[in-house]
Amino acid sequence: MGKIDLHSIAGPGVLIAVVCLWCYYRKTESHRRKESRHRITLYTYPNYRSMRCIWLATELGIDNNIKMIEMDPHDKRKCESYKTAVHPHCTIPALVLEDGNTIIESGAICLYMADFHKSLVPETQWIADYYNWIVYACSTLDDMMETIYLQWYLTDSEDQNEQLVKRMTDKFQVFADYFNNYLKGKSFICGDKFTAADCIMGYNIWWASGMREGCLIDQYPEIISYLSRLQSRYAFQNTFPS
Ligand SMILES: N[C@@H](CCC(=O)N[C@@H](CS)C(=O)NCC(=O)O)C(=O)O
Repeated sequence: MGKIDLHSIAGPGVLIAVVCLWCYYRKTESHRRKESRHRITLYTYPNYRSMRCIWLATELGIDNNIKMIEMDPHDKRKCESYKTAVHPHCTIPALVLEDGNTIIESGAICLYMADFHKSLVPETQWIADYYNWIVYACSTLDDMMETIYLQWYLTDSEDQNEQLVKRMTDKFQVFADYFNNYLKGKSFICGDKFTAADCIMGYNIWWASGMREGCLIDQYPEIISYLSRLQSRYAFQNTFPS
């Protein structure tokens, strides 16, 4: 048997070691980068109010920096740990920040993201309308729409409360009339500028358009054209199923 020529194997050996080190470095570096990109976590569920937040994050161009976790609030087992760690009511959405602070209201998440990024916020003269419509959508409007939705879609027809449905649909018509008038001469809630308020209220309008063939809003031309302006946006199309 001849002698092993160390010189002849040293070359390829060093080369292999360098390649291995390089691969290891690339792997850990890309993991580190991914982790640092995903410092905040948004809990989502398809068609739920988390759509407001995903849409706004996409408009802001920060959707890739957020770790999105789909969380089914009807899964009892998952709900137990989610309730303890994230959202006491086990509802969607919730945003967990880098420092562990948690925001558990869709409207507050949207306000936080827009303020933090200083983008899609209103000009001074529109601040009153901005807050007015955001808070109205997340409280009064969400409340009446949820009642209508639960009655129409999640209650057996023989158990439906007709009086309640009538009261809520009448109230919705008062809103639709008022909002339709408000929109006259405006492209968005804050005039010509698209803001976070449009992601919040726009979600309700999209939601209404999907209930019983859009009968709640189909007589309101300003609302219909507002919805089509929203639907023409890339971030909307990327967020909502067509
Ligand atoms: N006011 C809350 C409402 C959250 C909420 O009720 N989310 C619904 C879906 S849109 C949910 O998670 N429901 C599941 C359940 O109640 O079990 C917000 O706007 O974030």
